[in-house]
Amino acid sequence: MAAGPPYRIFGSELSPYSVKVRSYFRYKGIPHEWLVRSAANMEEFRKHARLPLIPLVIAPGGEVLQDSTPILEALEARFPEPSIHPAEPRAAFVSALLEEYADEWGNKPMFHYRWTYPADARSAAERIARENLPGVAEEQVRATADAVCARMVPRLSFVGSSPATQPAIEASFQREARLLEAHLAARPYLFGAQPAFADFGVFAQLYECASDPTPGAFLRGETPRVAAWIERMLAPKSEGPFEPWSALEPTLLPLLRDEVAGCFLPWSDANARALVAGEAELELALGGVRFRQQTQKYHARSLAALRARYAAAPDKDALDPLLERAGCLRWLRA
Ligand SMILES: N[C@@H](CCC(=O)N[C@@H](CS)C(=O)NCC(=O)O)C(=O)O
Repeated sequence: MAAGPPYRIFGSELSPYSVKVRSYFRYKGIPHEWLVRSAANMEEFRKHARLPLIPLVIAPGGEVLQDSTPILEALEARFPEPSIHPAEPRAAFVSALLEEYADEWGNKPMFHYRWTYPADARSAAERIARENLPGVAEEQVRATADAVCARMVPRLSFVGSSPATQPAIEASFQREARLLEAHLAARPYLFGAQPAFADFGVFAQLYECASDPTPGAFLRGETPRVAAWIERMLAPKSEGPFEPWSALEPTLLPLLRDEVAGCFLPWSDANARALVAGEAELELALGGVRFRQQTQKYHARSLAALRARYAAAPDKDALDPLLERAGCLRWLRA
């Protein structure tokens, strides 16, 4: 790809959505500048940010992009090759479904492990402090890390993490990693020999887990192929074509069944229903516990977008049977 004026990405090594977008830029070979958001560039960040969230991308013409899924979609229209969407429609839809699963549900274990366990919280808070104030004395790093912990630990409730939901969230993480371990035994990326939309979303949450002591030890000890794929996804390269769905299904359908239909979709549906009913909290039975969480409008909008994607998906004759086998169909048609 010819060099041009670079895109600028405000992000953080500790932000899964930022790392997801950065990997995409690297894969596509799109000239870009990675700017770690810090005290030094906060004013510039605030000038551009519609929402106080990273990643924030500034296009060469000055257009500002936020929210990682629409960012990838906007860039894919501008940089279509190599496509991150398998040509086979049912594989392409499953890839988009897994991308959404990771952003919406896969973020729970990531956030839960990071801010529940003291060693993980300390590790993350110190890295955030060092990013924000590079080069300051250790004493100031420690004081800033204390402040980061004080801000982040109470936010566990926003993702529904509590002593009551801990078993369900941790079981989901371990199941996800083990199912991916089996799937990655036969291929370098989730849909074959090149990365798909799903790889960027799923890897990014797990990359953050890998960097934290507790889930990182699990990934390295129990699921080494997943750990290697996470490393690969930091600078992914095409090694060949996507595989047909028939080759992927034996080890990918269990992930759809146990995680997407088993956790993500019923939870997201419960959130959307609670919002419509004007309730402040959602509650559902999940993984043997009563899963309670305050409702979130953002997740309801994401679910509506996913259902619209399903409604617009071509070749339903091929797609619907696999979604039915996975237990996903009824949640997507709702
Ligand atoms: N849906 C958004 C989520 C972005 C997001 O939640 N970003 C977090 C970091 S991972 C954030 O900026 N939090 C506030 C902060 O760090 O100041 C996306 O996909 O980009």
